[in-house]
Amino acid sequence: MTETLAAADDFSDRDAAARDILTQNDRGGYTVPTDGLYPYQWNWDSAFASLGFAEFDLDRAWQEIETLFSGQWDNGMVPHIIFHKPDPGYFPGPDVWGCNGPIASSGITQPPVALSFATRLLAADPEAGAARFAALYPKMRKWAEWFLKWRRDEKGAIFVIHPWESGRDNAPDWDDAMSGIDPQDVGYYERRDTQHVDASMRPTKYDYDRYIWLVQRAKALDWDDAKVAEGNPFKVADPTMHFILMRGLRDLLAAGEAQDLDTGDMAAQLAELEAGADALWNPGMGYYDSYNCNNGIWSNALSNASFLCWFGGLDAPHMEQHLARVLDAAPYGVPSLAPFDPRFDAKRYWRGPTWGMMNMMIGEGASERGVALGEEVRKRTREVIGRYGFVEYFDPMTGAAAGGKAFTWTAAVWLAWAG
Ligand code: 9YW
Repeated sequence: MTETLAAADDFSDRDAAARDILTQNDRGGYTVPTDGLYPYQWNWDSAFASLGFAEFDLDRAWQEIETLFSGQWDNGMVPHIIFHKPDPGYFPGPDVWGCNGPIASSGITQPPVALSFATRLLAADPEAGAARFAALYPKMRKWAEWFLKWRRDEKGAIFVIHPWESGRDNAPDWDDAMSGIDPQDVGYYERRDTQHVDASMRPTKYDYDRYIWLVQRAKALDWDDAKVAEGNPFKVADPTMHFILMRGLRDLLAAGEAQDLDTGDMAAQLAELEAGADALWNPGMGYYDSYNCNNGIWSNALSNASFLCWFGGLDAPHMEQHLARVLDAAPYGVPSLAPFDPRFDAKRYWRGPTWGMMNMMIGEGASERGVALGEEVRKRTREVIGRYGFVEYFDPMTGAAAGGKAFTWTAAVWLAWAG
C-alpha cells in the first residue's frame, strides 16, 4: 500500500475530469448517476452531485437539490427516483411503480443526505444561499418528519421497507427479511441493468424477484404509508438511514437556528434519534448493525453502514478497532461487508465492494470525531479513484474498477473530499 501511494501521487488531471463527468451527466437541472444504466434522478446521488457542483458552480449545486424536492410527495416523502423524462433503458420504470406524486417517481425514499448537504451549500456562501435555503427548509423538515412518523420502529430505530430504500440494494442486511418473501406471483419482467453491466456484479434474480414483489405489493395498496407498513414482510432497521437522518436533523437544526428560522421540535426529535441509535447496537457482535423488525434477528453484518455512526454524530470509540480490522483486511477503502465475513463477495455490489461516497461519510465523520483513521480512509479513497477511475464502485482487495463508468457521485466525492 505504501509503495502504491508513493508511486501514484500525481492525480493533477483528475479535477478537470471529475468536473467533466458532472457536466456530461447533467440533464438540465438534475444529474443522472451515470449515462445508460441509471437514466433518471436518484435521490442521494443528487445530493452528492450538488456537493461536487458546489466546487465550481454553486448556483447549479442549489438547483440540483431544488429539482429533487420538486418531486416531493404531499406526505413529505422525497422519492428515491424521479422519472423526469421516460427512458426505456431502465427497469422498473414509472408504470411499474404507479405513483402519484407531482412528478412520476418511485414510491420509496433514500437516505436523506440532502438535508446535510443543503446546509453545506448555505455555508459555502451564506448571503447568496439564505433565500434558497429558507425556501427548501420547510420541505426538508417535512421529509424528516415523514421518516419519524412512518419509518421508526418501537425501539426508536429508523427502518426501511425495501432494500432500494437503504441504497444498499443487495447487502446481507436484508437476507433474513428477503427469505420471508414468496415472490411466485411476481409475473414476467425484463431486467435492464444486466444489459448495461456484468451480471456477476449485480444483484441476483432471487433478489430482483423480491424487489419487484415488494413494489407490486405497495402499489396495490396505493402507496398508503400505514397500509404499506402494516404486515410488511420487509421491515429492517437500518444504520444507513438512522445515522444519515440523525446527521441531517442536526445540521438542519444548527442552520435553522443560525438563519433564525422556526426549528419547531427538531431538538427533541434529534434527542430521540440519538437515543434510538442504541437499538442498532448489536451486543453479541459489539458493533452497529441492522435487524429484522418483524422478528428481531440481527444481520450480524459489519458493513460500511456500521461505520456511519461518526457521521451521525456519535463518539463510538468502540467502533475504532473494527475500522482498523477492516482496513487491515482490505487495502482500498472501507468494504461494504467485512472481508472476514463468509458472505463477503469482492465484486458483488453491496456485499463487499468499496464505494467512494460511503467512504466519504465514514472518513469525514471519523475525522470530525477525532478518529485518526478517518484520514486514512480519505487517502485510500483518493488512491483507488485516482488509479482506477470515476467508476461506480471498486473491488476493495485489488482496487479493480466495477459497475457503471463515468459515475456522478464518485466524481463529486473526488472534488468535494478525496482529491
Ligand atoms: C437501482 C444509483 C443507485 C444508487 C443506489 C445503488 C443503485 C440500483 O444505484 O441502485 O436500480 O436503484 O445501490 O444506492 O442510488 O446510483
